[in-house]
Amino acid sequence: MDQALLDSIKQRNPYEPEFLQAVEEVLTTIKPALDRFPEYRKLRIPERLAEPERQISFRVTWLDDQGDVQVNRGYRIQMNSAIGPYKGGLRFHPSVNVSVLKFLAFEQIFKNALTGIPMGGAKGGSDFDPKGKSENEIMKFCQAFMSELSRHISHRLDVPAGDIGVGGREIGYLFGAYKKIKNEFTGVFTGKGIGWGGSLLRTEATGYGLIYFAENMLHTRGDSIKGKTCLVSGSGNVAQYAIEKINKMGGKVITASDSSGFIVDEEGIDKQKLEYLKDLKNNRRGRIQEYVQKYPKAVYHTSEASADFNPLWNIKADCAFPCATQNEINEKDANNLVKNGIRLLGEGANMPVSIEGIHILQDNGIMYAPGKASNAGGVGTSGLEMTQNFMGVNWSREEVDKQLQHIMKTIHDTCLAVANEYGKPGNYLVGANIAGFLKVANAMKAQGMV
Ligand code: NDP
Ligand code: 2IT
Repeated sequence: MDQALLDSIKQRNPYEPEFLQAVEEVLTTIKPALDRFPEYRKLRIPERLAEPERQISFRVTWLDDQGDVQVNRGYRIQMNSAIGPYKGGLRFHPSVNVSVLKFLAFEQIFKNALTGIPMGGAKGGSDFDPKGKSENEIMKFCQAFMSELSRHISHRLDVPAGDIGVGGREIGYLFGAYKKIKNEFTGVFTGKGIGWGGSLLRTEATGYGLIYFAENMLHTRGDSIKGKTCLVSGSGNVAQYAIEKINKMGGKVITASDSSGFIVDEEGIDKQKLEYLKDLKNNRRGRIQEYVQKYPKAVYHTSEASADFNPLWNIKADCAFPCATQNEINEKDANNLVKNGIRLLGEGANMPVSIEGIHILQDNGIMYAPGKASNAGGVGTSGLEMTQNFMGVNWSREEVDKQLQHIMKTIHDTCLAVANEYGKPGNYLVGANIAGFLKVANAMKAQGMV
């Protein structure tokens, strides 16, 4: 790795651990590409990739149901626009800060490049906590947030979407506010409702794409998801549709979680139980703990903040799909997965495994898919939504699904081919990082020092 390069980026961004983790993970893998194409070092492409093209931070003031004034912080990190308009989700969660959003925007550059659709990298959001807020408060916050964000985005400049805490409901309020302020109806957002510009299958796309990717990985070993017992974390958008696709492909999911704890259902979260889970999380906005009241054979475990490992990852299974948040699998968790004979880990979340954890998985021969490849189906389908909006058409579910499967297979095959070419056969992380990097670096070189 280029230690001096990493040190200089560390020096420029001293209090941003998540961002530095994402940068380090990329820098440790792209060295062979930098050695093969020395001009990229000379042009300082890595340093330029690690510096947002534009970073916007703004105050969001809104009135809660008690009539009290609330103040939050909003952000948009426009990281890189070399290959297309800025593109990436919005996250509403109390843990949101510049470091978290810069790591997500940085990852998004490479992920979007891998999809094959022309999209640059961005991310945004707020430290606003949607939990426990009324419908009215959610709408008020979204309108206040958009009163500033609307100045910085457009369907040709920067197209946000959902992420943690931003789903269909929030996208509706955000899009409505943008349309009112700008007096125009455009595809400025993806993840819109079906019937007002949204694409069929965008809701399902990240979870479905993750499992399509895993199926491609297993095929390389003559294997498949069918009959596999799987661990899934999270119970939001990505987790729900990962579970749904695993079920459809004949696998069995025995866990789900939220930030308070996790459930283990040895009999599997089948179709009917998944419908209950979706209603619980999406409509009633309840807690995963309630699952065991409905299905008493399942067991609930409370998360212990002080614990140095997560017992969810210490359950015997064949495949693991972290779909909650960053750094949910540390060194100990990775060792537990290895000990229990896990065969494959596919990241649904962004950066759910620590750098040490990744090394443990890879050193022990576990098939490991980095999120920027395996969760790219979400933004890939966002790209398909943008295309439909520009064309003024609506594609069928079958058409979008066909394209999603094609995108995931192409990313999978690209990762393997590039890893092979650079002497790291089977290393999906190396393949994803180098393939994404080369595409963007090439565009930056062509466009000069801007
Ligand atoms: P949701 O808000 O729908 O769900 C998030 C889930 O993760 C919830 O179950 C939530 O629990 C749990 N969670 C959130 N924060 C924490 C935390 N700090 N500790 C433990 N659990 C937590 O978000 P998504 O499903 O959309 O996103 C999940 C992950 O997937 C994120 O990393 C996101 O960046 C990534 N991703 C999302 C894409 C998308 O299209 N939506 C695309 C690609 C990646 P609780 O209910 O308690 O908050
Ligand atoms: O992390 C991600 O890729 C997303 N949250 C989806 C981004 C998008 O623009 O669809």
